[in-house]
Amino acid sequence: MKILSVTAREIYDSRGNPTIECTVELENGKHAIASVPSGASRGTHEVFELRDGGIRLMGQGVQKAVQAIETVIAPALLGHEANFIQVDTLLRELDGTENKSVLGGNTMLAVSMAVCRAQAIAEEIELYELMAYLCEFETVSLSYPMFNMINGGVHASNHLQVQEFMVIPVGINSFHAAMEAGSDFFHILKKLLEQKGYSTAVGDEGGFAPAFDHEQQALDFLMETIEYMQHEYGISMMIALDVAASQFYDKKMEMYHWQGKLVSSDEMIHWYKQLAETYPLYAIEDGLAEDDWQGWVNLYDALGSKIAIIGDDLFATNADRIYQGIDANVANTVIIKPNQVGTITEALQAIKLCKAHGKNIIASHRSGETNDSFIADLAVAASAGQIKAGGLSRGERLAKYNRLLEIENQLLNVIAKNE
Ligand code: 2PG
Ligand code: MG
Repeated sequence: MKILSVTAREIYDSRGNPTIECTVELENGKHAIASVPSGASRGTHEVFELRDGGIRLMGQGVQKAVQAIETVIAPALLGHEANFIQVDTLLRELDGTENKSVLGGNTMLAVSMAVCRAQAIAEEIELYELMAYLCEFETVSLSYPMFNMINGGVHASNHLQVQEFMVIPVGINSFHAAMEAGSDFFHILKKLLEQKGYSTAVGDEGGFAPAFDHEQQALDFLMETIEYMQHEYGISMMIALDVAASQFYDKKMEMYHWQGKLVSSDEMIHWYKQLAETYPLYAIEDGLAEDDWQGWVNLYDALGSKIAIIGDDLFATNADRIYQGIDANVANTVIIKPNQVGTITEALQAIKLCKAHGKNIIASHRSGETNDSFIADLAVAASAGQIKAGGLSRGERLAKYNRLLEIENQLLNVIAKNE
């Protein structure tokens, strides 16, 4: 099926910042729409994000990106097959740089996602089916949600340095049950916060953002809720932290600005070890900075056999960096965010690389999101162990979870039919 037109618009994301929405129309009259997210704690190894600069929209406008789609990319795609792998190759040729600094990774990803979705529409299959099929994955499965219950770091205006305090239901056997556990947890935590006089306003990713000064307060509230859930509902939950440590790393000093002190990576690791001994800790994401490779080696040595050590800024969905990580043995889990790398093909290549080397995958949203639920399909296609899509509030977060509920129903229907 051929592409009839490619258009784009400037829309607004969940933080009120501009972002790109792209529409790909097919010759049969059907069309696909996609929009791209944007991170606040962006790693320096992510591809370039094209913004207008100047004073309009605080420099964040994406009119240049929209123009690039309509005047550079669209003419090259008209009449072309709606085949996202071919289109992604073409986009990379048009850009011609390693870090997408000409067209911008955001510009390219908007087109890549829209073409991918258009291809699924043309082939009359689900988006996750298309991606799984092209990756030659024989099965698909639902991921465990990592619910972000307390927001800190650059996602909230409190004094928490850890960016995300997440919980994962364990021992449940369906995504629907995981959502029920997440929803119960969210509402119980809300009551506990209210009772103790804390604000229940939410942060960028739909978890609460109370005016906490210290990580211990967040951990105490999580534990109180976990114990309540266990006692009242018999449901076990584990804790995962996205420390996003690149945000407070001092490159010159090679030290971390942590809780009012300047500390070494060994001191950070010491804290993580204590956490793993004290709490039902499932994972630590970006416990150290993106280029502190020796620190990561030590972190993995200390905790890699006990918990998930997750690299996000460290890998930036970049195959070369993932290779480097495999070589150095620094993590057992890799975050996949399509907008870190700029095309769906490259995100899928990163996933294949991780799988070939036995690394677990987590599909992830960004802190600035739209209602596009693409990453839900990506998580299922890749049978990602987990998905990070935020807390149990904010429509752009629930869009991903609700799509996963829909997919679970579809898969259950397939199973029922085959029985
Ligand atoms: C992260 C992400 C998403 P941001 O660090 O994992 O949770 O945050 O999109 O701000 O980089
Ligand atoms: Mg992260």
